[in-house]
Amino acid sequence: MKSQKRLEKIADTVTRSKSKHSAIDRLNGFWDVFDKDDDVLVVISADPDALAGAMAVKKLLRYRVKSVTIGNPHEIRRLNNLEMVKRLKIPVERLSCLAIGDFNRFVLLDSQPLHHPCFEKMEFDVVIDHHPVTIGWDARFIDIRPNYGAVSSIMVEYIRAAGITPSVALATALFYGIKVDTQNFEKSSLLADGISFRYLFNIANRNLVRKFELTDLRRSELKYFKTALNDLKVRKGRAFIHIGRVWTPDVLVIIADFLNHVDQFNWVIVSGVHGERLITIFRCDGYRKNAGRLAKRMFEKLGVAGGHKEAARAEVPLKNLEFPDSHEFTTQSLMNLASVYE
Ligand SMILES: [Mn+2]
Repeated sequence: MKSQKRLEKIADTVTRSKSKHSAIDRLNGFWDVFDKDDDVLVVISADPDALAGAMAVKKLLRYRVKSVTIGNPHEIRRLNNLEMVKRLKIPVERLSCLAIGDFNRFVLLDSQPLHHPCFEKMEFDVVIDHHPVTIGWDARFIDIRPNYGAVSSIMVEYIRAAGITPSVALATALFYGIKVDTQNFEKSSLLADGISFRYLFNIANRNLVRKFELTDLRRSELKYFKTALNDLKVRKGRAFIHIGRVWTPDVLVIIADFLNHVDQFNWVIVSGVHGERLITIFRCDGYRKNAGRLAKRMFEKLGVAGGHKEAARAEVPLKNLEFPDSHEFTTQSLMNLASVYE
């Protein structure tokens, strides 16, 4: 019964903030939550959109509260995101290193209280998000716009309503946030996202954005490329390589995408061992070929497999393979598994 009541309240807030409230009303509603003595904790699950949104909140609350701290529950591991944090000097801290008692106002951005177990323990004063509305929680100020492509687009509207011209760093962050969350506008988004994006276009440093996008490889991971180039096997337009043990499966994706640049390869199939699992990445042009189907045929019985026509992935516990020792799995083993489905 209680959650039903909250649903109505949230639904009401969402509707009100969507249709009847102007950007300035929303901004004032947001500002009303805070006082000069407040120590504010902005909680995010740090991806580019959330990081940019947190920077915007920090800017909006400058001179209006005592302090603003950005807290993130996980260690940031994705290199693109680390690069963004490093180059824009975003002061993001691990939640586990912060004393919750040091703060009296809590803002949740690009997420909702039930999305993460550690968010559930906190009482949020402000929630601003663009994911589908969830129920069973409440906050003093809620602005959820599920059809927006990015929370950064929403924050641009707050920044503009406040009459603030964003710094290059803030504009670059928001620009990148929108770019990532809308997948360069290939995912569903609104005209509003386009307007925010266009606004940022002249202020953001797009070379820096390009650097964030490009940075996905550790120097120590170049050795996997050496393995890939040395040991690559090609049969009937299919390129195969088993990389061996890798520190992160992401590098297998990077190598597969790299080999997919080669003109003679109709298929690229790259595998590696991470933890106790064999991970295989499939790439093809997706035209009269189906990577998802091949991944399923090869690995569905052994583990999890699936994907799209042009890109797929399989993850199989090593113990389900005939190779109890991961060293026994080779590029040839990968080719044998695929050969049945030529
Ligand atoms: Mn987002």
